[in-house]
Amino acid sequence: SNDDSVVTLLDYGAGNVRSVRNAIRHLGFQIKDVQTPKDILNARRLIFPGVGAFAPAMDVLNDNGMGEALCSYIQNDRPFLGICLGLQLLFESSDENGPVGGLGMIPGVVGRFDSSHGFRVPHIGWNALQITKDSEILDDIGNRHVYFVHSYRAMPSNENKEWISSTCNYGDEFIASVRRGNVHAVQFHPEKSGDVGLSVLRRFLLPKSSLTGKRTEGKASKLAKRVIACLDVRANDEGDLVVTKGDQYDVREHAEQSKVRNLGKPVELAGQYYNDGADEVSFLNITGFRDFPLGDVPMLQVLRRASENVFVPLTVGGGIRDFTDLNGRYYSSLEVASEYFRPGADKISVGSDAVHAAEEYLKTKVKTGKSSIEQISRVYGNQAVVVSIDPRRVYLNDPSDVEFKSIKLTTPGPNGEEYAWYQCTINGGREGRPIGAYELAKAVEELGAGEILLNCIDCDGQGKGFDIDLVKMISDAVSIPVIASSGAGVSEHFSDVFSKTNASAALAAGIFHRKEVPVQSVKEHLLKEGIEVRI
Ligand code: 1PR
Repeated sequence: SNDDSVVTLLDYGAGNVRSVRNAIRHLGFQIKDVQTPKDILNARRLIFPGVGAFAPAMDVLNDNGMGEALCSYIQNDRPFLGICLGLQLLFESSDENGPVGGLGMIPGVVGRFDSSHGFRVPHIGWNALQITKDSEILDDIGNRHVYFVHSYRAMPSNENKEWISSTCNYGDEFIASVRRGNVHAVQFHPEKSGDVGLSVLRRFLLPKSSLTGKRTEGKASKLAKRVIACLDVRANDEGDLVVTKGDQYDVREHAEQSKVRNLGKPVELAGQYYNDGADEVSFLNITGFRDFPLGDVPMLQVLRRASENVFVPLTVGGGIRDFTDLNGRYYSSLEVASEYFRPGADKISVGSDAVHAAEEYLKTKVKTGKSSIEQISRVYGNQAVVVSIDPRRVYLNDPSDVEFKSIKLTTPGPNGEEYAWYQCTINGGREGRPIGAYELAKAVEELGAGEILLNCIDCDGQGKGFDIDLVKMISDAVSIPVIASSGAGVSEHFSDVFSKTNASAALAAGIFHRKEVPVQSVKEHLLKEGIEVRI
Protein backbone atom coordinates (compact mmCIF):
# COMPACT_ATOMS: atom_id res chain seq x y z
CA SER A 1 0.00 0.00 0.00
CA ASN A 2 1.15 3.54 -0.67
CA ASP A 3 -1.14 5.04 1.84
CA ASP A 4 0.87 6.74 4.60
CA SER A 5 -1.87 6.18 7.13
CA VAL A 6 -1.68 2.39 6.87
CA VAL A 7 0.35 0.28 9.28
CA THR A 8 0.96 -3.40 8.69
CA LEU A 9 0.47 -5.58 11.76
CA LEU A 10 1.88 -9.04 12.17
CA ASP A 11 -0.57 -10.79 14.50
CA TYR A 12 -0.19 -14.54 14.46
CA GLY A 13 -3.24 -14.99 16.64
CA ALA A 14 -1.55 -16.23 19.81
CA GLY A 15 -3.11 -13.76 22.18
CA ASN A 16 -4.53 -10.37 22.76
CA VAL A 17 -3.09 -7.64 20.56
CA ARG A 18 -6.22 -5.57 20.80
CA SER A 19 -4.50 -2.91 22.87
CA VAL A 20 -1.87 -2.45 20.14
CA ARG A 21 -4.65 -2.11 17.58
CA ASN A 22 -6.48 0.40 19.79
CA ALA A 23 -3.35 2.49 20.26
CA ILE A 24 -2.57 2.56 16.52
CA ARG A 25 -6.15 3.59 15.72
CA HIS A 26 -6.13 6.17 18.49
CA LEU A 27 -3.15 7.80 16.75
CA GLY A 28 -5.17 8.04 13.55
CA PHE A 29 -3.74 5.10 11.58
CA GLN A 30 -5.38 2.16 9.87
CA ILE A 31 -4.27 -1.39 10.21
CA LYS A 32 -3.53 -3.90 7.50
CA ASP A 33 -3.13 -7.42 8.82
CA VAL A 34 -0.40 -9.68 7.45
CA GLN A 35 -1.99 -12.66 5.69
CA THR A 36 0.99 -13.91 3.67
CA PRO A 37 4.78 -13.42 3.75
CA LYS A 38 4.35 -11.08 0.79
CA ASP A 39 2.40 -8.66 2.97
CA ILE A 40 5.50 -8.39 5.15
CA LEU A 41 7.80 -7.72 2.19
CA ASN A 42 5.41 -5.07 0.84
CA ALA A 43 4.81 -3.27 4.14
CA ARG A 44 5.69 0.41 4.44
CA ARG A 45 6.02 -0.05 8.17
CA LEU A 46 5.54 -3.16 10.18
CA ILE A 47 4.62 -3.63 13.83
CA PHE A 48 5.20 -7.01 15.42
CA PRO A 49 3.64 -7.31 18.89
CA GLY A 50 4.82 -10.74 20.00
CA VAL A 51 2.49 -12.41 22.47
CA GLY A 52 2.44 -15.78 24.19
CA ALA A 53 5.42 -18.05 24.58
CA PHE A 54 8.62 -18.05 22.49
CA ALA A 55 8.45 -21.58 21.03
CA PRO A 56 4.89 -21.47 19.63
CA ALA A 57 5.63 -18.05 18.13
CA MET A 58 8.72 -19.43 16.35
CA ASP A 59 6.68 -22.43 15.15
CA VAL A 60 4.20 -20.12 13.47
CA LEU A 61 6.96 -18.01 11.91
CA ASN A 62 8.84 -21.10 10.67
CA ASP A 63 5.78 -22.92 9.37
CA ASN A 64 4.54 -20.52 6.77
CA GLY A 65 7.53 -18.54 5.56
CA MET A 66 6.75 -15.53 7.72
CA GLY A 67 10.07 -15.81 9.57
CA GLU A 68 12.07 -15.72 6.36
CA ALA A 69 10.13 -12.71 5.07
CA LEU A 70 10.63 -10.97 8.41
CA CYS A 71 14.40 -11.52 8.32
CA SER A 72 14.70 -10.19 4.81
CA TYR A 73 12.48 -7.18 5.66
CA ILE A 74 14.72 -6.37 8.64
CA GLN A 75 17.97 -6.99 6.74
CA ASN A 76 16.80 -4.49 4.14
CA ASP A 77 16.48 -1.89 6.90
CA ARG A 78 12.74 -1.45 6.41
CA PRO A 79 10.75 0.35 9.18
CA PHE A 80 10.07 -2.22 11.88
CA LEU A 81 8.87 -2.10 15.47
CA GLY A 82 8.92 -5.27 17.58
CA ILE A 83 7.17 -5.26 20.95
CA CYS A 84 7.94 -7.54 23.92
CA LEU A 85 8.27 -11.06 22.45
CA GLY A 86 8.65 -9.19 19.14
CA LEU A 87 12.01 -8.01 20.52
CA GLN A 88 13.02 -11.36 22.04
CA LEU A 89 12.40 -13.29 18.80
CA LEU A 90 15.12 -11.23 17.08
CA PHE A 91 17.76 -12.90 19.27
CA GLU A 92 19.54 -16.20 18.65
CA SER A 93 17.62 -18.29 21.14
CA SER A 94 15.52 -18.33 24.30
CA ASP A 95 15.57 -20.46 27.44
CA GLU A 96 11.77 -20.28 27.67
CA ASN A 97 10.84 -24.00 27.63
CA GLY A 98 14.01 -24.39 25.64
CA PRO A 99 16.59 -23.66 24.38
CA VAL A 100 14.53 -22.68 21.35
CA GLY A 101 16.12 -21.07 18.29
CA GLY A 102 15.06 -17.52 17.39
CA LEU A 103 15.39 -15.41 14.23
CA GLY A 104 19.09 -14.88 15.02
CA MET A 105 19.33 -11.24 13.90
CA ILE A 106 20.83 -10.08 17.22
CA PRO A 107 23.56 -11.99 19.09
CA GLY A 108 22.47 -13.27 22.51
CA VAL A 109 20.27 -15.66 24.45
CA VAL A 110 17.01 -14.66 26.10
CA GLY A 111 16.99 -15.99 29.68
CA ARG A 112 14.68 -16.00 32.67
CA PHE A 113 14.92 -13.35 35.40
CA ASP A 114 16.61 -14.64 38.51
CA SER A 115 14.11 -14.38 41.37
CA SER A 116 16.64 -15.41 43.99
CA HIS A 117 17.61 -11.87 45.03
CA GLY A 118 14.08 -10.96 46.03
CA PHE A 119 13.07 -9.70 42.61
CA ARG A 120 9.60 -10.99 41.85
CA VAL A 121 9.02 -12.76 38.56
CA PRO A 122 7.18 -11.91 36.32
CA HIS A 123 8.64 -8.42 36.17
CA ILE A 124 5.37 -6.48 36.11
CA GLY A 125 5.19 -2.74 36.25
CA TRP A 126 6.72 0.62 35.50
CA ASN A 127 10.41 1.51 35.21
CA ALA A 128 12.33 4.45 33.79
CA LEU A 129 15.05 3.61 31.23
CA GLN A 130 18.75 4.20 30.84
CA ILE A 131 18.83 5.53 27.30
CA THR A 132 22.20 4.68 25.81
CA LYS A 133 21.98 5.93 22.27
CA ASP A 134 19.95 8.05 19.97
CA SER A 135 16.88 6.01 19.34
CA GLU A 136 14.47 8.62 17.92
CA ILE A 137 11.37 6.74 19.02
CA LEU A 138 12.35 7.12 22.70
CA ASP A 139 13.03 10.85 22.41
CA ASP A 140 10.04 11.95 24.51
CA ILE A 141 10.61 9.52 27.37
CA GLY A 142 13.29 11.18 29.47
CA ASN A 143 12.86 10.11 33.09
CA ARG A 144 9.30 8.91 32.69
CA HIS A 145 8.26 5.30 33.31
CA VAL A 146 7.16 2.67 30.80
CA TYR A 147 5.24 -0.54 31.44
CA PHE A 148 6.88 -3.97 31.38
CA VAL A 149 5.39 -7.40 31.82
CA HIS A 150 7.67 -10.38 31.20
CA SER A 151 9.59 -13.23 32.85
CA TYR A 152 12.37 -13.50 30.24
CA ARG A 153 14.82 -10.87 29.07
CA ALA A 154 17.85 -10.35 26.83
CA MET A 155 21.10 -9.13 28.37
CA PRO A 156 23.65 -6.65 27.03
CA SER A 157 26.96 -8.11 25.79
CA ASN A 158 29.93 -7.05 23.69
CA GLU A 159 28.42 -8.83 20.70
CA ASN A 160 25.06 -7.03 20.77
CA LYS A 161 26.02 -3.65 22.21
CA GLU A 162 25.77 -1.79 18.91
CA TRP A 163 22.05 -2.70 18.81
CA ILE A 164 21.15 -1.48 22.30
CA SER A 165 19.32 1.84 22.63
CA SER A 166 18.22 1.53 26.26
CA THR A 167 18.57 -0.74 29.24
CA CYS A 168 16.75 -1.21 32.49
CA ASN A 169 17.56 -2.74 35.88
CA TYR A 170 15.62 -5.51 37.54
CA GLY A 171 18.01 -7.65 39.50
CA ASP A 172 20.29 -7.58 36.44
CA GLU A 173 20.71 -5.02 33.74
CA PHE A 174 18.62 -6.11 30.76
CA ILE A 175 17.89 -4.79 27.26
CA ALA A 176 14.86 -2.49 27.21
CA SER A 177 15.12 -1.54 23.53
CA VAL A 178 17.23 -1.99 20.41
CA ARG A 179 17.66 0.10 17.32
CA ARG A 180 19.58 -0.21 14.10
CA GLY A 181 18.65 2.18 11.31
CA ASN A 182 14.93 1.83 10.75
CA VAL A 183 14.66 -1.31 12.82
CA HIS A 184 13.39 -0.84 16.38
CA ALA A 185 12.22 -3.19 19.10
CA VAL A 186 11.14 -2.57 22.68
CA GLN A 187 10.78 -4.96 25.60
CA PHE A 188 8.19 -2.71 27.28
CA HIS A 189 4.62 -2.16 26.07
CA PRO A 190 4.19 1.27 24.47
CA GLU A 191 0.48 0.54 23.99
CA LYS A 192 0.12 0.15 27.78
CA SER A 193 2.49 2.92 28.87
CA GLY A 194 0.07 5.83 28.89
CA ASP A 195 0.98 9.07 27.08
CA VAL A 196 4.67 8.28 27.06
CA GLY A 197 4.01 4.97 25.33
CA LEU A 198 1.74 6.57 22.74
CA SER A 199 4.56 9.01 21.95
CA VAL A 200 6.87 6.08 21.19
CA LEU A 201 4.35 4.69 18.71
CA ARG A 202 3.72 8.14 17.25
CA ARG A 203 7.44 8.67 16.66
CA PHE A 204 7.66 5.34 14.91
CA LEU A 205 4.60 5.97 12.75
CA LEU A 206 5.01 9.60 11.72
CA PRO A 207 7.52 10.75 9.11
CA LYS A 208 10.68 12.07 10.77
CA SER A 209 10.29 15.51 9.24
CA SER A 210 7.05 16.07 11.14
CA LEU A 211 8.55 15.32 14.55
CA THR A 212 9.72 18.03 16.87
CA GLY A 213 11.35 18.01 20.25
CA LYS A 214 14.71 16.75 21.15
CA ARG A 215 16.02 13.83 23.04
CA THR A 216 15.87 14.06 26.79
CA GLU A 217 18.24 12.12 29.01
CA GLY A 218 16.88 9.22 30.99
CA LYS A 219 18.17 7.38 34.01
CA ALA A 220 17.09 3.85 34.93
CA SER A 221 14.81 3.65 37.96
CA LYS A 222 13.71 1.00 40.39
CA LEU A 223 10.43 -0.73 39.69
CA ALA A 224 7.69 1.74 40.64
CA LYS A 225 4.98 0.84 43.14
CA ARG A 226 1.66 0.71 41.32
CA VAL A 227 -1.58 2.44 42.30
CA ILE A 228 -4.62 0.62 40.95
CA ALA A 229 -8.21 1.81 40.69
CA CYS A 230 -10.78 -0.94 41.03
CA LEU A 231 -14.33 -0.89 39.72
CA ASP A 232 -16.73 -3.40 41.20
CA VAL A 233 -19.36 -3.74 38.50
CA ARG A 234 -22.80 -5.28 38.59
CA ALA A 235 -26.23 -4.82 37.09
CA ASN A 236 -28.47 -2.64 39.26
CA ASP A 237 -32.14 -3.40 39.78
CA GLU A 238 -32.93 -1.63 36.49
CA GLY A 239 -30.52 -3.90 34.64
CA ASP A 240 -27.83 -1.26 33.89
CA LEU A 241 -24.20 -2.04 34.62
CA VAL A 242 -23.02 0.31 37.34
CA VAL A 243 -19.94 0.75 39.43
CA THR A 244 -20.85 -0.12 42.97
CA LYS A 245 -18.97 -0.43 46.21
CA GLY A 246 -19.68 -2.32 49.35
CA ASP A 247 -18.89 -2.23 53.02
CA GLN A 248 -17.36 -5.56 53.84
CA TYR A 249 -18.77 -6.79 50.51
CA ASP A 250 -22.34 -5.64 51.17
CA VAL A 251 -23.23 -3.39 48.23
CA ARG A 252 -26.84 -2.55 49.18
CA GLU A 253 -27.74 0.90 50.53
CA HIS A 254 -29.01 0.57 54.05
CA ALA A 255 -31.42 3.47 53.98
CA GLU A 256 -32.93 3.62 50.52
CA GLN A 257 -34.94 0.41 50.35
CA SER A 258 -31.83 -1.61 49.80
CA LYS A 259 -30.96 -0.45 46.31
CA VAL A 260 -27.60 -1.37 44.80
CA ARG A 261 -25.26 1.54 45.49
CA ASN A 262 -24.56 3.32 42.20
CA LEU A 263 -21.27 5.23 42.00
CA GLY A 264 -21.05 5.84 38.30
CA LYS A 265 -20.63 4.42 34.82
CA PRO A 266 -17.80 1.92 34.34
CA VAL A 267 -16.40 3.24 31.04
CA GLU A 268 -16.43 6.87 32.15
CA LEU A 269 -14.82 6.16 35.49
CA ALA A 270 -12.12 3.98 33.90
CA GLY A 271 -11.28 6.84 31.50
CA GLN A 272 -11.17 9.32 34.36
CA TYR A 273 -8.84 7.16 36.46
CA TYR A 274 -6.55 6.70 33.47
CA ASN A 275 -6.36 10.47 33.03
CA ASP A 276 -5.75 10.88 36.76
CA GLY A 277 -2.67 8.67 36.56
CA ALA A 278 -3.89 5.24 37.71
CA ASP A 279 -1.25 2.66 36.78
CA GLU A 280 -3.87 0.02 36.11
CA VAL A 281 -7.63 -0.33 36.10
CA SER A 282 -9.48 -3.44 37.32
CA PHE A 283 -13.07 -4.42 36.66
CA LEU A 284 -14.61 -7.01 38.93
CA ASN A 285 -17.91 -8.40 37.77
CA ILE A 286 -19.08 -9.11 41.29
CA THR A 287 -22.09 -11.20 40.36
CA GLY A 288 -20.02 -13.26 37.94
CA PHE A 289 -20.04 -16.23 40.30
CA ARG A 290 -23.79 -16.48 39.84
CA ASP A 291 -24.45 -15.39 36.28
CA PHE A 292 -22.77 -16.74 33.20
CA PRO A 293 -20.24 -14.05 32.25
CA LEU A 294 -20.57 -14.67 28.53
CA GLY A 295 -24.26 -14.02 28.87
CA ASP A 296 -23.07 -10.67 30.13
CA VAL A 297 -22.69 -8.93 26.81
CA PRO A 298 -22.75 -5.47 28.45
CA MET A 299 -19.61 -6.35 30.45
CA LEU A 300 -17.77 -7.28 27.25
CA GLN A 301 -19.00 -4.01 25.75
CA VAL A 302 -17.66 -2.11 28.77
CA LEU A 303 -14.25 -3.65 28.23
CA ARG A 304 -14.27 -2.94 24.53
CA ARG A 305 -15.11 0.72 25.04
CA ALA A 306 -12.81 1.22 28.02
CA SER A 307 -9.85 -0.26 26.17
CA GLU A 308 -10.25 2.24 23.32
CA ASN A 309 -9.23 5.10 25.59
CA VAL A 310 -7.34 3.55 28.49
CA PHE A 311 -3.69 2.88 27.65
CA VAL A 312 -2.65 1.21 30.88
CA PRO A 313 -3.28 -2.44 31.76
CA LEU A 314 -6.85 -3.59 32.28
CA THR A 315 -7.77 -6.53 34.48
CA VAL A 316 -11.16 -8.16 34.54
CA GLY A 317 -12.54 -10.76 36.92
CA GLY A 318 -15.74 -12.48 37.95
CA GLY A 319 -17.13 -15.80 36.86
CA ILE A 320 -14.02 -17.29 35.31
CA ARG A 321 -14.50 -21.09 35.53
CA ASP A 322 -15.72 -24.03 33.47
CA PHE A 323 -19.36 -23.53 32.67
CA THR A 324 -22.28 -25.32 31.06
CA ASP A 325 -25.04 -23.01 29.87
CA LEU A 326 -28.80 -23.62 29.90
CA ASN A 327 -28.62 -25.26 26.47
CA GLY A 328 -26.08 -27.76 27.72
CA ARG A 329 -23.19 -26.15 25.85
CA TYR A 330 -19.91 -26.51 27.77
CA TYR A 331 -17.38 -23.66 27.95
CA SER A 332 -13.93 -24.22 29.44
CA SER A 333 -12.60 -21.50 31.72
CA LEU A 334 -10.03 -20.85 28.99
CA GLU A 335 -12.85 -20.05 26.56
CA VAL A 336 -14.50 -17.79 29.12
CA ALA A 337 -11.19 -15.98 29.71
CA SER A 338 -10.57 -15.65 25.97
CA GLU A 339 -13.90 -13.85 25.65
CA TYR A 340 -12.57 -11.34 28.17
CA PHE A 341 -9.14 -11.01 26.53
CA ARG A 342 -10.59 -10.42 23.08
CA PRO A 343 -12.36 -7.13 23.83
CA GLY A 344 -9.31 -5.73 25.61
CA ALA A 345 -8.45 -7.31 28.97
CA ASP A 346 -4.72 -7.68 29.59
CA LYS A 347 -5.14 -9.90 32.65
CA ILE A 348 -7.98 -11.90 34.05
CA SER A 349 -8.63 -12.43 37.71
CA VAL A 350 -9.89 -15.69 39.17
CA GLY A 351 -11.58 -15.77 42.58
CA SER A 352 -13.85 -18.63 43.62
CA ASP A 353 -12.50 -21.11 41.11
CA ALA A 354 -8.95 -20.58 42.38
CA VAL A 355 -10.10 -21.60 45.86
CA HIS A 356 -11.57 -24.86 44.54
CA ALA A 357 -8.43 -25.54 42.50
CA ALA A 358 -6.11 -24.86 45.44
CA GLU A 359 -8.12 -27.09 47.80
CA GLU A 360 -7.99 -29.91 45.27
CA TYR A 361 -4.29 -29.42 44.62
CA LEU A 362 -3.40 -29.41 48.33
CA LYS A 363 -5.44 -32.58 48.82
CA THR A 364 -4.05 -34.56 45.87
CA LYS A 365 -0.66 -32.85 45.34
CA VAL A 366 -1.32 -33.41 41.64
CA LYS A 367 -1.36 -30.69 39.01
CA THR A 368 -4.04 -31.88 36.64
CA GLY A 369 -3.50 -29.06 34.14
CA LYS A 370 -7.27 -28.65 34.13
CA SER A 371 -7.79 -25.83 36.62
CA SER A 372 -8.62 -22.41 35.21
CA ILE A 373 -5.28 -21.06 36.48
CA GLU A 374 -3.32 -23.75 34.64
CA GLN A 375 -5.38 -23.60 31.45
CA ILE A 376 -5.18 -19.84 31.10
CA SER A 377 -1.54 -19.39 32.14
CA ARG A 378 -0.46 -22.08 29.69
CA VAL A 379 -1.96 -20.19 26.76
CA TYR A 380 -1.68 -16.54 27.79
CA GLY A 381 1.28 -16.75 30.19
CA ASN A 382 1.46 -16.48 34.01
CA GLN A 383 1.49 -12.70 33.86
CA ALA A 384 -2.06 -12.73 32.49
CA VAL A 385 -3.48 -14.69 35.44
CA VAL A 386 -4.29 -12.87 38.68
CA VAL A 387 -5.81 -14.70 41.64
CA SER A 388 -8.17 -12.61 43.73
CA ILE A 389 -8.23 -13.73 47.37
CA ASP A 390 -11.20 -12.72 49.52
CA PRO A 391 -10.26 -13.69 53.07
CA ARG A 392 -12.02 -12.99 56.34
CA ARG A 393 -10.24 -12.77 59.69
CA VAL A 394 -10.93 -15.56 62.16
CA TYR A 395 -9.66 -14.63 65.62
CA LEU A 396 -7.84 -17.15 67.79
CA ASN A 397 -6.53 -17.25 71.30
CA ASP A 398 -4.18 -20.05 70.49
CA PRO A 399 -2.57 -20.45 67.04
CA SER A 400 -2.42 -24.22 67.48
CA ASP A 401 -6.24 -24.33 67.37
CA VAL A 402 -6.16 -24.47 63.54
CA GLU A 403 -4.16 -26.27 60.90
CA PHE A 404 -3.85 -23.05 58.88
CA LYS A 405 -1.09 -20.48 59.11
CA SER A 406 -2.04 -17.84 61.63
CA ILE A 407 -0.34 -14.63 62.69
CA LYS A 408 0.11 -12.65 65.83
CA LEU A 409 -1.96 -9.52 65.34
CA THR A 410 -0.60 -6.02 65.73
CA THR A 411 -4.01 -5.02 67.09
CA PRO A 412 -5.76 -7.75 69.13
CA GLY A 413 -9.27 -8.89 68.20
CA PRO A 414 -12.57 -7.70 69.78
CA ASN A 415 -12.23 -10.10 72.70
CA GLY A 416 -8.54 -9.58 73.15
CA GLU A 417 -7.60 -12.46 70.83
CA GLU A 418 -3.94 -12.19 69.95
CA TYR A 419 -3.97 -14.30 66.80
CA ALA A 420 -5.96 -14.74 63.62
CA TRP A 421 -6.00 -16.89 60.56
CA TYR A 422 -7.45 -15.63 57.30
CA GLN A 423 -10.17 -17.86 55.93
CA CYS A 424 -10.69 -17.84 52.16
CA THR A 425 -14.22 -17.31 50.89
CA ILE A 426 -16.00 -17.87 47.59
CA ASN A 427 -19.04 -16.36 45.89
CA GLY A 428 -18.36 -12.79 46.97
CA GLY A 429 -17.66 -13.64 50.60
CA ARG A 430 -20.81 -15.70 51.05
CA GLU A 431 -19.14 -19.02 51.79
CA GLY A 432 -16.08 -19.69 53.93
CA ARG A 433 -13.82 -22.57 52.86
CA PRO A 434 -11.41 -24.79 54.77
CA ILE A 435 -8.28 -23.07 53.45
CA GLY A 436 -6.31 -20.05 54.59
CA ALA A 437 -5.07 -17.10 52.53
CA TYR A 438 -1.47 -18.23 53.11
CA GLU A 439 -2.08 -21.79 51.92
CA LEU A 440 -4.08 -20.52 48.94
CA ALA A 441 -1.42 -18.01 47.87
CA LYS A 442 1.32 -20.63 47.87
CA ALA A 443 -0.81 -23.19 46.04
CA VAL A 444 -1.92 -20.83 43.26
CA GLU A 445 1.65 -19.64 42.73
CA GLU A 446 2.61 -23.27 42.09
CA LEU A 447 -0.35 -23.71 39.77
CA GLY A 448 0.84 -20.82 37.60
CA ALA A 449 -0.78 -17.61 38.86
CA GLY A 450 1.34 -14.57 38.00
CA GLU A 451 0.02 -12.13 40.57
CA ILE A 452 -2.16 -12.01 43.68
CA LEU A 453 -4.91 -9.48 44.34
CA LEU A 454 -5.21 -9.61 48.11
CA ASN A 455 -8.47 -8.29 49.49
CA CYS A 456 -9.65 -8.43 53.10
CA ILE A 457 -13.38 -8.53 53.80
CA ASP A 458 -12.99 -7.06 57.31
CA CYS A 459 -11.26 -3.96 55.90
CA ASP A 460 -13.25 -3.52 52.69
CA GLY A 461 -14.87 -0.08 52.50
CA GLN A 462 -13.83 0.83 56.06
CA GLY A 463 -11.24 3.46 55.12
CA LYS A 464 -9.05 2.48 58.07
CA GLY A 465 -6.07 1.27 56.11
CA PHE A 466 -4.87 -1.97 54.55
CA ASP A 467 -4.49 -5.08 56.71
CA ILE A 468 -0.73 -4.75 57.11
CA ASP A 469 -0.38 -8.07 59.01
CA LEU A 470 -2.11 -9.94 56.18
CA VAL A 471 -0.30 -8.16 53.34
CA LYS A 472 3.03 -8.78 55.04
CA MET A 473 2.31 -12.47 55.54
CA ILE A 474 1.26 -13.06 51.93
CA SER A 475 3.85 -10.84 50.22
CA ASP A 476 6.59 -12.63 52.18
CA ALA A 477 5.16 -16.07 51.33
CA VAL A 478 5.23 -15.86 47.52
CA SER A 479 7.64 -14.63 44.87
CA ILE A 480 4.99 -13.30 42.48
CA PRO A 481 3.76 -9.70 42.84
CA VAL A 482 1.08 -9.02 45.46
CA ILE A 483 -1.51 -6.23 45.14
CA ALA A 484 -2.72 -5.00 48.53
CA SER A 485 -6.44 -4.23 48.53
CA SER A 486 -9.27 -3.20 50.87
CA GLY A 487 -9.40 -0.39 53.38
CA ALA A 488 -7.59 2.59 51.85
CA GLY A 489 -8.95 5.82 53.32
CA VAL A 490 -6.15 8.38 52.95
CA SER A 491 -2.88 8.71 51.02
CA GLU A 492 -0.87 7.74 54.11
CA HIS A 493 -2.38 4.25 53.96
CA PHE A 494 -0.57 3.71 50.66
CA SER A 495 2.84 4.80 51.95
CA ASP A 496 2.17 2.67 55.02
CA VAL A 497 1.56 -0.52 53.06
CA PHE A 498 4.56 0.09 50.79
CA SER A 499 6.95 0.85 53.63
CA LYS A 500 5.82 -1.97 55.93
CA THR A 501 5.26 -4.83 53.48
CA ASN A 502 6.58 -6.20 50.20
CA ALA A 503 3.41 -5.37 48.25
CA SER A 504 4.12 -4.41 44.63
CA ALA A 505 0.90 -2.47 44.16
CA ALA A 506 -1.99 -1.08 46.16
CA LEU A 507 -5.58 -0.96 45.03
CA ALA A 508 -8.48 1.17 46.15
CA ALA A 509 -12.06 1.70 45.13
CA GLY A 510 -14.26 3.75 47.46
CA ILE A 511 -11.97 6.74 48.01
CA PHE A 512 -11.56 7.18 44.25
CA HIS A 513 -15.26 6.73 43.41
CA ARG A 514 -16.39 9.12 46.12
CA LYS A 515 -13.68 11.57 44.98
CA GLU A 516 -12.31 11.80 48.50
CA VAL A 517 -8.69 11.27 47.45
CA PRO A 518 -7.76 11.55 43.76
CA VAL A 519 -5.25 9.07 42.33
CA GLN A 520 -2.90 11.98 41.63
CA SER A 521 -2.73 12.98 45.32
CA VAL A 522 -1.85 9.42 46.29
CA LYS A 523 0.99 9.47 43.76
CA GLU A 524 2.27 12.86 44.91
CA HIS A 525 2.22 11.71 48.51
CA LEU A 526 4.19 8.56 47.67
CA LEU A 527 6.73 10.60 45.72
CA LYS A 528 7.18 12.92 48.67
CA GLU A 529 7.76 9.90 50.91
CA GLY A 530 10.58 8.78 48.63
CA ILE A 531 8.67 5.84 47.15
CA GLU A 532 9.25 5.22 43.43
CA VAL A 533 6.07 5.92 41.48
CA ARG A 534 5.10 6.80 37.94
CA ILE A 535 4.06 10.44 37.72
O1 1PR B 1 -15.34 -15.51 42.42
O2 1PR B 1 -14.10 -15.59 40.27
O3 1PR B 1 -16.50 -14.95 40.32
O4 1PR B 1 -14.77 -13.45 41.19
C1 1PR B 1 -15.57 -12.52 41.84
C2 1PR B 1 -14.76 -11.29 42.11
O5 1PR B 1 -15.63 -10.28 42.56
C3 1PR B 1 -13.70 -11.52 43.17
O6 1PR B 1 -12.51 -10.89 42.75
C4 1PR B 1 -14.26 -10.80 44.40
O7 1PR B 1 -13.22 -10.14 45.10
C5 1PR B 1 -15.19 -9.77 43.80
N1 1PR B 1 -16.39 -9.54 44.62
C6 1PR B 1 -17.41 -10.41 44.78
N2 1PR B 1 -18.36 -9.85 45.56
C7 1PR B 1 -17.94 -8.63 45.89
C8 1PR B 1 -18.66 -7.67 46.72
O8 1PR B 1 -18.16 -6.61 47.07
N3 1PR B 1 -19.88 -8.00 47.09
N4 1PR B 1 -15.98 -7.32 45.39
C9 1PR B 1 -16.70 -8.42 45.30
C10 1PR B 1 -14.78 -7.34 45.88
C11 1PR B 1 -13.23 -6.03 46.75
C12 1PR B 1 -12.22 -5.19 46.21
C13 1PR B 1 -12.51 -3.77 46.59
C14 1PR B 1 -11.46 -3.48 47.59
C15 1PR B 1 -11.16 -2.05 47.80
N5 1PR B 1 -14.37 -6.06 45.92
O9 1PR B 1 -11.97 -5.35 44.88
O10 1PR B 1 -12.47 -3.03 45.45
O11 1PR B 1 -11.84 -4.11 48.82
O12 1PR B 1 -12.25 -1.39 48.31
P1 1PR B 1 -12.05 -0.09 49.19
O13 1PR B 1 -10.87 0.65 48.65
O14 1PR B 1 -13.30 0.71 48.98
O15 1PR B 1 -11.87 -0.55 50.60
P2 1PR B 1 -15.21 -14.97 41.05
